[in-house]
Amino acid sequence: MSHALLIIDVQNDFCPGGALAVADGDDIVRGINAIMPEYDAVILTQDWHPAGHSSFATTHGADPMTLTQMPYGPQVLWPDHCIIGTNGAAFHSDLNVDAADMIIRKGYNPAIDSYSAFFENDHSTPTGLEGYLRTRGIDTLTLVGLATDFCVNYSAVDAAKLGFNVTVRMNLCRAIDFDGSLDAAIAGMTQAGVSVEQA
Ligand code: VGL
Ligand code: ZN
Repeated sequence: MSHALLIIDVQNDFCPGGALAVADGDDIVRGINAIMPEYDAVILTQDWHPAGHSSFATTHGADPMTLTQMPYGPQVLWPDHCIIGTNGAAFHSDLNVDAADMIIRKGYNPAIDSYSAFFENDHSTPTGLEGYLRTRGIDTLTLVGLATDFCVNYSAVDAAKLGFNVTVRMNLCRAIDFDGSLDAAIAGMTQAGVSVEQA
């Protein structure tokens, strides 16, 4: 059994002061650094959008945090965030990025958002992470990071569906909690067989 720590989107735009700030998003950074040595592999994800991305409200002349219909289903429209090469897209400066074996970027396709580290929001276009994990013999994943109810949730559910043993450590995640999204995420992850640990 080989066990990876999958650290989701600990980036400036999801921390206080950022474009899509998650309350206390920066509180988890020290705790994440502290557990990195416990794992066989450390993998970071990085939300990585081109300017004018289809998940941005400005692209549609709409208000942020409203819903639109995409060919692949409903999509929340976000404030512009994590634009390729900007400081907002950079990892939090205290995150121990040097400890990572792998950094996987997602959301670079202008027409499709990608919450999950495994598949774009069409639920079919792979990011390549599954192949990376399988070829390294990794069968067990612990997820932490931002945001609990979006990218952590989607990544955890996809990982469980793919057959990995998945735990989410909630004390090292922070949520957007928009319109009941946190409760729905906890229910969805539990339903998918993810072990949702409070500590
Ligand atoms: C995320 C919304 C948009 C996340 C990324 O990392 O949870 N949420 N892009
Ligand atoms: Zn995004």
